[in-house]
Amino acid sequence: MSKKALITGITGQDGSYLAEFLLNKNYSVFGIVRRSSSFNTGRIDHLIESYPLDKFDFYRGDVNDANSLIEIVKRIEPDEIYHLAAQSHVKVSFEIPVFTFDTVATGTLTLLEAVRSLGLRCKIYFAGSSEMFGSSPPPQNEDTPFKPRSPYAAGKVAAYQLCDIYREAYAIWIACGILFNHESPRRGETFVTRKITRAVARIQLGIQDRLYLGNLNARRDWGYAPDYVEAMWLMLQQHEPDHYVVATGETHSVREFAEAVFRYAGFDLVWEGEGLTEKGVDARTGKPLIEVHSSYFRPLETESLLGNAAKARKRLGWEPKTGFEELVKIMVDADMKRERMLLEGTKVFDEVWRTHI
Ligand code: NAP
Ligand code: G4F
Repeated sequence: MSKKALITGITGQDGSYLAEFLLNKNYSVFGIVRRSSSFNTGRIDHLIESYPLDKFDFYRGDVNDANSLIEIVKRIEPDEIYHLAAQSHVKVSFEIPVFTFDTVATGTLTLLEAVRSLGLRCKIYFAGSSEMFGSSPPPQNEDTPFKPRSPYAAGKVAAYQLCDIYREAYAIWIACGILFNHESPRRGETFVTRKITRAVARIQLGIQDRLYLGNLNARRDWGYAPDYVEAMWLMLQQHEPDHYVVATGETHSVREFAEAVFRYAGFDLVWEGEGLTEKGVDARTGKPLIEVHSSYFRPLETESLLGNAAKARKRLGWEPKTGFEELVKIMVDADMKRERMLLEGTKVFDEVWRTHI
C-alpha cells in the first residue's frame, strides 16, 4: 500500500512541487483547493491530467472552514499532512491583516483540531517561516528568538506555538520547518524575485518599460523551491518530530538579486542617485531600467535573513542543491521562454513549469 499524503495549499508554489515529489515516491496525493472565481489550479493541472484519481485528487475546502477540513481528513485518513495553506504575502498582510492572521494562525488551529477530534494518528508538517525571526539579527537558527515584524509573521509564530502545544498536550506528531525564502519559475509574480525575473524578460522583449521596486537593501537567503520540498518530506520521515531551519547559508540584497538578473539577461546595470530617487540605469543607453517607488515599502521590514541549516544537514542529511547564480538562471530562462511564447500567442504556462521541476 502506498502512503497517503494530504496537502493544504497544493495550488501554491510549494504545494505543486511537493505533490510532484511525493508522486515520484509513489505516494497517493490529495490536495485541498479553495473556491475561486477564476481558475486556480494552473500549477497542478498537469498532475490532474496525468494521474488516476486514486493517485492524485483534490477536494474543495478552506482551512478556515472546520467542517470541510474534518470531512476531508476523515475521508482520506492520510499518513502525512503537509500544511502549507496561507495568505503568504508579507506586504499584503499589512493590507488584509485580519484575513491573513485568520488563514495563517486560526487555519492551522482548525486543522490541528480536526486531527485531534478525529483521533487520527498521522504525521503533520507545519510550514513555518524565517519571517518569524523578524528583527533578530542574522545568522538565524532554531535557537534564534522570534521577533515578528508583520501580521503574517505574527500569525506564523502563533501557529508555530499552537503546534508545540498540540504536540505536548495531545501527542500529535508535528514537525515545524522554518524555511527561508525559496523561489522558482512557479513563484507568485508579486514576490520580489519573480517580479524581477519576469520584468527583465518583458523589458528585453519591449513589453515593459521599466521595473518599480521598494527596499533594495533588504537581504534574503534565497534558495530553490524544489530543493526545499525535499526537506519537508525528510522531516516527516524522522522518528521524532522536531523543528528545522532550512536555508542556503548565503544572503544577498534585493539590489544584488536585480544586478544578477539584469547581468544574466545581458544588460549592463549601473546605479544612480539614492533613496527614493535611486535608479538602475542601462549603462549603454542611459535609459532607466529600475526605479524605486514608495508604494512597495512596508510599514515594518525584516531587514536581514541568513539561515544556519546545520541541524537539517546533520539530522536530515539535507543540503541545498541549487546555488544563487543557478537560481537566477533557472528563473530568467523560464520567464524569457514564457514571455516570448505569450507574445507569440502560444500558451505554454505548464510546459515551462514542467520543464523546471
Ligand atoms: P503560495 O504560493 O502563496 O501558496 C499558498 C497556498 O495556500 C495556495 O495554494 C493558496 O490557494 C492556499 N490558501 C490560501 N488561503 C487558503 C485558505 N483559506 N484555505 C485553503 N487554502 C488556502 O505559498 P508558497 O510559497 O507555496 O508557500 C507555502 C507555505 O510555506 C505557506 O504557508 C508560506 O507561508 C510558507 N513559506 C513560504 C516560503 C517561501 O519562500 N515560499 C518561506 C517560508 C514559509 P490559492 O492558490 O487559491 O491562492
Ligand atoms: O519577495 P518578498 O515579498 O518576500 P518576503 O517578504 O521575504 O516573504 C517571503 O518569504 C518569507 C520567508 O522569509 C515567507 F514566509 C513569505 O511567505 C514569502 O514567501 O520580499 C522580499 C524582500 C522584502 O524585504 C521586500 O521589502 O524584497 C523587498 N522588496 C523590495 N521591493 C520587495 C519589492 N518585495 C516585493 N514583494 N515587491 C517589491 O517590489
